[in-house]
Amino acid sequence: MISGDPQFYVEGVLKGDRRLLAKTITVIESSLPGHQQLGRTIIDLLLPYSGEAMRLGITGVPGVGKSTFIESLGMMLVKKGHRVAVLAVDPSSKRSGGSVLADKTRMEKLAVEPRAFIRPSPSGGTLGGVARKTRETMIVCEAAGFDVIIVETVGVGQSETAVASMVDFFLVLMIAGAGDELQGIKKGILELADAVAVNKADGDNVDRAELARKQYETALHFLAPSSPTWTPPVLTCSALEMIDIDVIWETVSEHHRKLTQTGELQANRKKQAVDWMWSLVKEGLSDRFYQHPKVKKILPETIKEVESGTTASTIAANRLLDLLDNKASG
Ligand SMILES: Nc1nc2c(ncn2[C@@H]2O[C@H](COP(=O)(O)OP(=O)(O)OP(=O)(O)O)[C@@H](O)[C@H]2O)c(=O)[nH]1
Ligand SMILES: [Mg+2]
Repeated sequence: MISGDPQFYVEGVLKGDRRLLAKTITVIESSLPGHQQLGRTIIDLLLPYSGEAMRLGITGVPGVGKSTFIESLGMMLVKKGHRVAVLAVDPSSKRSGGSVLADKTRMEKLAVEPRAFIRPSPSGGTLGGVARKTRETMIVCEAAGFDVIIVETVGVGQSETAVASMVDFFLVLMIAGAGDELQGIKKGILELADAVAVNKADGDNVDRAELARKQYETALHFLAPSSPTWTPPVLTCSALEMIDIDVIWETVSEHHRKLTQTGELQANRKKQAVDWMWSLVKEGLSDRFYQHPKVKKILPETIKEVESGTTASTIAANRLLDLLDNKASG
């Protein structure tokens, strides 16, 4: 049973009550109109208590070792006294059922750790919708006292851009491939990276990983750094053997220190907040359009008219948009 009182959730979250934390996220992820209003009110009330955490995004192709890496990093951080929340953006609902199960088994230590909280990706909906829910969940987790937020996404679509726009540090995991080290990598992903880590640098794979590291370093050299203060390093690690996970965390911490000092971190967050507002405005406009009863009524007919050439696209677009202003009647 979902309570309708926002204060009920807010107090629970601020106390760090895990059951209410989970319930609050359920409200935020719900697509029922009543829950959406409640969710917005809760976020509004929790926002002042958020923002203190380090926000880390992680991407990489399937099988690169994201879940294993997060388990190792998460356990290390928990032992250092941090509280770690792991969230995900995975808009392909087909896949999420499987990956939830995979993640539960691959993060088996972190999953039972009281100082950690793992929440799989909200399922279904557009990338924009899934990203929005994850972003709001991040705020709820911060208000609940988690000081490191890790957001995972599979690096195969546009989701990495969405995740990069909600975190302070974006880590791209790679593996040494056979021959072509740049396989499957779009230049776009490397441009988002604050660091690249070649994973699975263990056993007889160490030399190949080091070779790949050098090749990525060369590739990154040709990209203009996004910050005057920070040149993205290329590192190696083994998530499975827990080798150099501490080096990667030290890199994240150093980035945080440096960019806090220069004010870039705050500037970046302000920009992210404004970008977020715009994406909500766009999403809202589009929802309002498609849900408008008059639009629904005349849309199929209008499409047919445009297809057959009896109405010009320009006229049709204006007619549809005017319905939002209630200019047209009928
Ligand atoms: N040797 C070695 N194997 C690793 C390492 N990290 C992960 N693996 C293995 O690689 C496989 C995939 O690891 P996952 O952590 O599930 O990879 P993932 O990126 O989360 O994969 P998806 O969730 O499918 O996108 C598993 O069999 C892991 O045991 C590593 O550092 N060294
Ligand atoms: Mg995984």
